[in-house]
Amino acid sequence: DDLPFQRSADDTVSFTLGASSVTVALKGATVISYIHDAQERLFVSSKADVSTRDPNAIRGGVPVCWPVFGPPPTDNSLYAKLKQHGFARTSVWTFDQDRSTESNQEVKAVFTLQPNDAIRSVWTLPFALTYTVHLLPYSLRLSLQVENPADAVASLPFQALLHAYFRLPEGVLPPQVLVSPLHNLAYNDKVTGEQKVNEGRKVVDVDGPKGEVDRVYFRAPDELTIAYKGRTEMVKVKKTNLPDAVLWNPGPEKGKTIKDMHENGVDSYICLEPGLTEPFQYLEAGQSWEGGMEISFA
Ligand code: TA6
Repeated sequence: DDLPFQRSADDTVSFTLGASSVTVALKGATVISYIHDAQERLFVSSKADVSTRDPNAIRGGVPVCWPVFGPPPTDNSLYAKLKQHGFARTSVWTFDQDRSTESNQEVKAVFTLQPNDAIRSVWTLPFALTYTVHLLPYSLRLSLQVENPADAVASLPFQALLHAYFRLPEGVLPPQVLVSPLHNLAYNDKVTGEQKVNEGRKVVDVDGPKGEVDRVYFRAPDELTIAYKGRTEMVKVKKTNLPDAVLWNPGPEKGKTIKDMHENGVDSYICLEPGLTEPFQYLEAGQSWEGGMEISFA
């Protein structure tokens, strides 16, 4: 049929603009496919179950981490029942067809999440999330809006992160990945546990011991580039209101321990994840915040 937004039995919403197309899983409002210039730009493990029947986060695409990034803080009972990266990535979002729009120039698909019984059992504060997946001729814009409702009685604290798994071009492996500009930024190294290290390299590669890299770069420039040694292709990531950037690949050895990862799957992607990691953002009743990223290519 000619409906702009195709719903599948698998709980996904797909749409196209010219030769580009996007698929979003209602589980997590996770973007699980972005085809641009006849190439799939995102990585998803073949062991991932994108349906809403399966309760696990999708291994790949662009999971939305909210209201926490990584393990939740342990010093406040508010976070006591949260899992790593929060509940947004495992909750079933609503596709808001009425607010979604389509023209020859762009397609905008709007997804929303509000507290339901499952969420209320792990998170007591009211909130409203709106996620806009905006397909343009040469880019994909992802934007997360957080609102603390006007009648809320407490301020709403959160971290937010778009955990993008970028598929590497055919024939490229993670040790060839180059990310810039991260020069002179402070970062936490989650592999060694070192805090606030200064990044001395002009261009950062992921060629660390055992191929593992897991770093939170603070106050990163808003325009970041993923390039590859010996190649001309590039991914441009432009972030907005997400001050930090996480760079992650577990490497071959740790990759084997990820149970929803297919064999050698970790060789096929690099995660570059714009985020608001510290300090937490606080919204008072009636306030809202919006942050996101735009993905394009050169
Ligand atoms: O963003 C990087 C990171 O926090 C890593 O530390 C690693 O744990 C990764 O995310 C994946 O987390 P997950 O809960 O999806 O297995």
